[in-house]
Amino acid sequence: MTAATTIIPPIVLSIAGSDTSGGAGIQADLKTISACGAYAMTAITAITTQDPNGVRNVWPVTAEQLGDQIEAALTYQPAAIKIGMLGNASLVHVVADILDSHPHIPLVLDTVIRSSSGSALLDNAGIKILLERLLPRATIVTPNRQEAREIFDDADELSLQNWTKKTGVLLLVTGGDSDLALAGDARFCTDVLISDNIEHLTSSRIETQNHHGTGCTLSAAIASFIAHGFSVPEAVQYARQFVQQALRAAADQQWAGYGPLNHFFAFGQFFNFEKSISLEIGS
Ligand code: PXL
Repeated sequence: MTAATTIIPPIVLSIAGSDTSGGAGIQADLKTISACGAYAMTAITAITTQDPNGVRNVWPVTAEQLGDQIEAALTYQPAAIKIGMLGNASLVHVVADILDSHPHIPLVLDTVIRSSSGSALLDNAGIKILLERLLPRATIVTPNRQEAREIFDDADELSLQNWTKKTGVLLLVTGGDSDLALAGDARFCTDVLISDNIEHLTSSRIETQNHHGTGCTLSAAIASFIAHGFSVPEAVQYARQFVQQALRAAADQQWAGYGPLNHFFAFGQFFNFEKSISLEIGS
């Protein structure tokens, strides 16, 4: 008997929407969780069809279909859960109902309200239920500044800290895509980690059009590092580094519209794609 056969990677369950273009949503989560050394399971909330101009259509699943997927995945005892796009209030309710029975699984909640191109990915009723039922259940919530303003009616750090003190839930307010007036110096990107302390996490801004799915990637990476056993602040630090490397690795690619990140930047160091393509063409 070999002990190694009994060991599996930690499982992360992603509850999120499918993005046909492969850059955001479930597809970003699968790539991120895999690249971060965890094992991804999925519960799909909606099919979104997307092309270089943005979201064409959103096709939500039913509450029954979503509930059944989550129940099935939970039988594998995921070490962490990440939630992204939820679509509407009935899907928020079913997720909250099920997670009420699993209070100990760490939950990273990305408050997806609309796509970067402006299409609604959660309706107004859903935003209200999200705040009432799911945010207080989370371990960490990752809004960008605009989402923080919409959900909490405020993006003031001290007001947000009052909420974290009341609920015990950490907040990571991301600044990568925010208006520069609030983010500060345009050369930098600052995320704010709010708990009992307020920590400004600053890195160089990576200038690129290829940032589709950055928020999905960050939250999925945090969930993966939590699943590996890191503390939440450590997971945030590692996840930010992962996102920066994935952004940098795709920064010069020429996609139509907003392109995706390169989640497999580390793999590229071992395998020279350009060389292999030219070898094939030449042979
Ligand atoms: O990045 C937010 C997001 C989440 N989920 C899906 C998306 C997007 C952005 O486009 O398409 C499915």
